[in-house]
Amino acid sequence: MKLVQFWRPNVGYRVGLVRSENVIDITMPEMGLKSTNDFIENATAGGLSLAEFVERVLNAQPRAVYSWSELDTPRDLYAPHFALPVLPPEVWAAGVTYKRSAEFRTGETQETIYDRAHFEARPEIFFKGGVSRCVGPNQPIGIRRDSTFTAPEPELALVLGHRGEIIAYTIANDVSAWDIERDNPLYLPQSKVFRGACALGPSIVTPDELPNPYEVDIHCRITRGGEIIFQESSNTSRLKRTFEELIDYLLRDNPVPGASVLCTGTGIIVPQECALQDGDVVEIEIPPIGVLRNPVKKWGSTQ
Ligand code: DO4
Ligand code: MG
Repeated sequence: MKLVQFWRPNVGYRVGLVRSENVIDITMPEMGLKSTNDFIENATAGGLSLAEFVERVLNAQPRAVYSWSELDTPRDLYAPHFALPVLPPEVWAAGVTYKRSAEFRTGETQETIYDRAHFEARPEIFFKGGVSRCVGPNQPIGIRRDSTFTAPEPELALVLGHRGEIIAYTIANDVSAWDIERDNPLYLPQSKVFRGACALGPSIVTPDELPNPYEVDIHCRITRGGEIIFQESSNTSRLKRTFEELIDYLLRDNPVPGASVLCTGTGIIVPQECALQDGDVVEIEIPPIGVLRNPVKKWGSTQ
């Protein structure tokens, strides 16, 4: 099952069930079901999977239907458009879970903290922010004013339940200021957490939609002035860790609220000459979740 959230002018945010190219408005405020978070909460409380819960509460009442393409547009108060597919109380992220990411960060030097985090039992896990750092489809991701090498990190992300169970999958862009991290790894929170540092969407899909989550293609494209300047693909088969392993370490004496998101790391590395610039567009595609498309905005300036 595939779910989205979208904005309906004069009505507000809605929950949509995706059926082929259509989005059916399944919001049921009379039952307290106004967001995907509400659906997740209620499913968990009733001991049901998200898909089972939605099937159970869906009734034959006539519902508004939109086409996917109609909603896949930039934010506009007066036009329906996609929003964050879930409002995560917390976003966490795992790092150097792919060899590619460890090698890039290690560079030419001898064994570093990155190799160790890649190979040792304990994975790297860091706090990426709350919902205030997240943007949905077609909303701008950010470049900090003090960064000259910010890059997208295309990642499969897990939407977690209260007990750490995987409720759904989504796409995350763990936008990162790599120059700041490279200056000094202790600057990691500044390279990872800033305005527009995390894009999520366009949908959340329940586990039945990804029968083998370790065989999932991830594609990334950066477009500048209408031309593709970078494209690369990866696959979750190259992950060093299992999701259970990451969740196990995340939750050790660390209660994470339900509907929080865990990004599972990047296997795609953008070269410095393709560092993000104001006006670029980043697209990350993971079938069947969709294409997460975001324009890039450079905040302020150092002058
Ligand atoms: O160690 C830095 C962060 C790595 C990361 O975010 C990733 O590999 O995806
Ligand atoms: Mg990352």
